[in-house]
Parts: sequence; C-alpha cells; structure tokens
Amino acid sequence: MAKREPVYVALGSNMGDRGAHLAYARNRLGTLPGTRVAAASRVEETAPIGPVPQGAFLNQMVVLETTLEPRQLLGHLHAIESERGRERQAGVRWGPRTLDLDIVRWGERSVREPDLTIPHPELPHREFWLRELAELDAAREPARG
Ligand code: A4P
Ligand code: MG
Repeated sequence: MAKREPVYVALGSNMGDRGAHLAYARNRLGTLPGTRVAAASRVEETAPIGPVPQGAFLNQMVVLETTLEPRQLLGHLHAIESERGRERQAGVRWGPRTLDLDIVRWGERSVREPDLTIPHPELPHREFWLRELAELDAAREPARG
C-alpha cells in the first residue's frame, strides 16, 4: 500500500459547548472508513478573526492517516459539522459556528478546485494554525526514521 501522507484537519468552535463539539469531532474522525487520528494538538482559545463580531473560538488541529481521497473526506467533514447542528447561513462567510472542520494540508499535495483548496489559503495568515502545525510536527518527529 502507498505510504499515507499526513492529513492536517483544523477544528474550530465558537457556539454552545465548544469543548464538547471538539471532543465529538476528534472521536468521530476516528470512526471514518480507513481513518485513524494519529495525533492532536493542544486546544487553544483564540480571538475571532474576520469581519463578523462573534465570540472567542476554541481551536485544535489533528493529524489523520486515511485511505480516503480529499473530496471524500470533505464530504464526511460536512456531515460531522451537520451532526453538531451547524447551519450555514447563506451568504455569511466566517460567521459563528458550532463546529468548523477545515482541511489545512494534505502531505505535499495541492488541490485547486472551486470548492476545495489544499493547502487551505488561510494557512499562512493564521498564527494559531501555524503554531498547532509546528506542535504536531514536533510530536511526529521521533516516529520518522
Ligand atoms: N473549502 C475549500 N477548501 C476547503 C478546505 N481546504 N477545507 C470549501 C474545508 N473546506 C474547504 O466553508 C465554505 C466552503 O469552503 C466549504 O463548503 C468547502 O467546499 P464553510 O465551512 O461552509 O464556511 P466558512 O467556514 O465560514 O468559510 P471558510 O472559508 O472555511 O472560513 P474558515 O477559514 O473556516 O474561517 N477565528 C478564530 N479565532 N478561529 C477560527 O477557527 N474560523 C473562521 C472561519 C473565522 N474566524 C475564526 C475561525
Ligand atoms: Mg470552514
């Protein structure tokens, strides 16, 4: 089997029981077909980014090992968001959400499609994502060889 590339998924919540939404997502990701949660960063509270006034977020990043393809994983992420009662408001981007799951990076792959961009375009601009990525990479280091 081909070597699996590490898949970095960002978790975010700023509505309701934020910690419970993140815990649900971590567990649920591990139940997806052919998928294992290899590592998780610390959970951190972050000030909201963007033009919409809203409450603080809890953010966390996990590394998955998966046999899914990017588009399949995206479909599962949307399903998990819906399970936590997320409703997308038409036309409102970056608004408050119970649970947001974004694919941040997929090994060295680059995907550019109308509804899926990998690496995530906001990665270079989100300090907490860069910090979480570095934390996960440091944790993975001893396993390489
Ligand atoms: N999409 C394209 N590329 C990707 C990808 N790599 N991963 C598409 C996931 N989705 C991707 O997302 C809109 C569409 O983006 C999806 O249908 C998918 O096809 P959405 O979740 O419906 O809307 P959104 O989350 O409001 O938009 P977006 O662009 O994903 O925003 P972000 O980047 O998720 O920003 N402040 C703090 N402190 N912490 C946060 O986590 N998050 C946001 C949302 C704003 N401010 C924040 C945080
Ligand atoms: Mg999103």
